[in-house]
Amino acid sequence: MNDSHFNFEFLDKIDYPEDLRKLGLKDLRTVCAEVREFLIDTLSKTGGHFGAGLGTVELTVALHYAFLTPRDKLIWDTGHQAYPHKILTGRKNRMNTIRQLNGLSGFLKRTESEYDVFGAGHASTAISAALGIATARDFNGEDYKVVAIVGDGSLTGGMAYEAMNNAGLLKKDLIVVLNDNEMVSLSSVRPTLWSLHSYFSEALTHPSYNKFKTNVWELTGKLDVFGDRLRSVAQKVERGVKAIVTPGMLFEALGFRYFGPFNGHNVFKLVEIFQHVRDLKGPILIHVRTMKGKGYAPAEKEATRLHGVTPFDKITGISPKKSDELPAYTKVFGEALVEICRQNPKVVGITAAMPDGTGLTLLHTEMPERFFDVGIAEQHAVTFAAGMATEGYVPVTAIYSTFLQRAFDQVVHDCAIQKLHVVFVLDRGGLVGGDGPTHHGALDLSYLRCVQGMVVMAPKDEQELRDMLYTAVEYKDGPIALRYPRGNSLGVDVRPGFRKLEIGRGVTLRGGKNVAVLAVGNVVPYALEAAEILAAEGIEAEVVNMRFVKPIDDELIRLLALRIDAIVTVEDNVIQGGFGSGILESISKLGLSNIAVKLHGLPDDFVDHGTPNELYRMLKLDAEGIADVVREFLLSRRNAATPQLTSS
Ligand SMILES: Cc1ncc(C[n+]2csc(CCOP(=O)(O)OP(=O)(O)O)c2C)c(N)n1
Repeated sequence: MNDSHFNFEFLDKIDYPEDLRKLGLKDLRTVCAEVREFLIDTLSKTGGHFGAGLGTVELTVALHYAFLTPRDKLIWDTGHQAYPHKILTGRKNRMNTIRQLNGLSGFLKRTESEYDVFGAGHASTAISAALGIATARDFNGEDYKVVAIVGDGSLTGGMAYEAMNNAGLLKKDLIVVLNDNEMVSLSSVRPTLWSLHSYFSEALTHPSYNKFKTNVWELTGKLDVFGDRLRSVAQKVERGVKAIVTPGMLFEALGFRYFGPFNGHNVFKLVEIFQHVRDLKGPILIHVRTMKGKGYAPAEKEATRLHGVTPFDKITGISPKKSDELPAYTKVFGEALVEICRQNPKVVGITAAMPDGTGLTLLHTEMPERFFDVGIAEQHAVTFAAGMATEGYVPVTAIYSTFLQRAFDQVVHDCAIQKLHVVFVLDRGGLVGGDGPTHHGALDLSYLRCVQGMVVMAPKDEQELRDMLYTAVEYKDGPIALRYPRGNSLGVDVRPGFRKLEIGRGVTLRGGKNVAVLAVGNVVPYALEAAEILAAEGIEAEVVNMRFVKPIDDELIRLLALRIDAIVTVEDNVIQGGFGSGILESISKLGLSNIAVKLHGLPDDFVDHGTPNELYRMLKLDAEGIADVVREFLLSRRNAATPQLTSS
């Protein structure tokens, strides 16, 4: 149960949208205030995605009021703005569990609620999904409404335009709500704007446009039940004033009817608009203007900082900082990149709407001309980088592990085939915690390792991160990647300057004779701790930091196999095609037949959300877990070598 101390006049009686729809229109403003207050109170205790949800309160209330959800289907893009939707769709009393182990997901999840029509977490998918749903609806002869809600940031992703183009051709009945809060990227310096922002602003100030808009709106008001007639009348009006610029021209060119922009915090107006358009035919785009963080002063002022929060003080909006906190890997990377950029004028930094999250904000501040935020457009980011590489620049392309999945073909087709020197820096490799399965970096070692000629590294600490970044920038022979986890660095002594690592060389960290534990990246320190645990039990485990997932250090494996006949590989990537698979390939290449190998890594399943510590413990990827896996492996070998007599 929620421990909220509020007594809400309306919200206490609303469990599902049908309860909301029993209220009078006049009550909706109070409902919005209550949802907002509930959200602020809950998130101040739990943390989670914050600012975007504050901005969609009125929109959410109006949508669930004007449409017959769940029969009518709402498809939220990305899903980080859907907390108000969760509050109104049966999950109010579990909001205090959001993003916690076994608690509510921070995004939309089909298995969580019938109101979560389409799962999300990554941006720009909603219009495609909505069009698919509308098409299936028509095949089935059904008549529910389909509404996609998309942020202006998510509209910087190419897929949104691919979907709109297709929707215009298919002419399906589909409503897209553009939630425009003038914030595309997550940057505390100066968030990138949607390029179309100025296009809209300029068009809107045009006096003829305002007149035109009023005319059309009055017409729609009179003719809302006669969709087709309305359309033809509106088109006549449009032809009459076709010489002027209208903000919706872009969407209209794609086959959408455009309405807006409207104040996205006027719940009455929103309900009126949705009721007007719900029965219109064909693809419709409703443009609403909202403010990220609306109604909570600290979040209005610092929209990026309060995009996602840890528990905070409600008065100040400030989260307590642990005084002993070590710098995040993100920060270590950001600082190292600026140092490298100072030494090498050819190096540039590229991010896809995540300057803060990737640490590139520092480069933005220090050398803005060497910094590129391309919007939520990972595919474009990679090919843009490839283009720069053809001209001798060294693009350091910093993209979260999970988001680079989007650009796999660009990595292969635009970078690898042409052997272009693009540096990929993947933050959030491994399990990220509260964001859950859509955001875990569980696949990167597999999807990068299989690309011909790609070099893949994973640092075990901040010193190695710096050296690997430098190595990657100095390497000239093609694409090269490094991946590291979300979270804080280890606090090792970092020497000044950088050292170039030998490509494909691992390092033995601890000698042993019973078993070799080969690890990369984040889990190397756990493997070392596991060796300590095992040593206390009389098991001597050698621990090797392989550093490179590709190329694998074959010589190290060959020499190891002369002394040790049991290997355990450890990685926080799925086992399929990952680091351990690379070790098996090396063993196969070397023709080693007398060595037993146990692969340990992430399962062939999607790992839910929880804190990283909880998840690593659950999956036996912490020190104790690794020690257990090694012990069991050695035991099973011993048992296999000594056949037991069985009674029949
Ligand atoms: C493919 C992808 N890249 C990056 C992100 C990270 N991300 C989450 S929300 C967000 C900003 C989204 O902007 P917008 O759609 O306008 O929503 P707002 O938060 O402004 O309401 C970004 C970049 C993501 N979720 N998906």
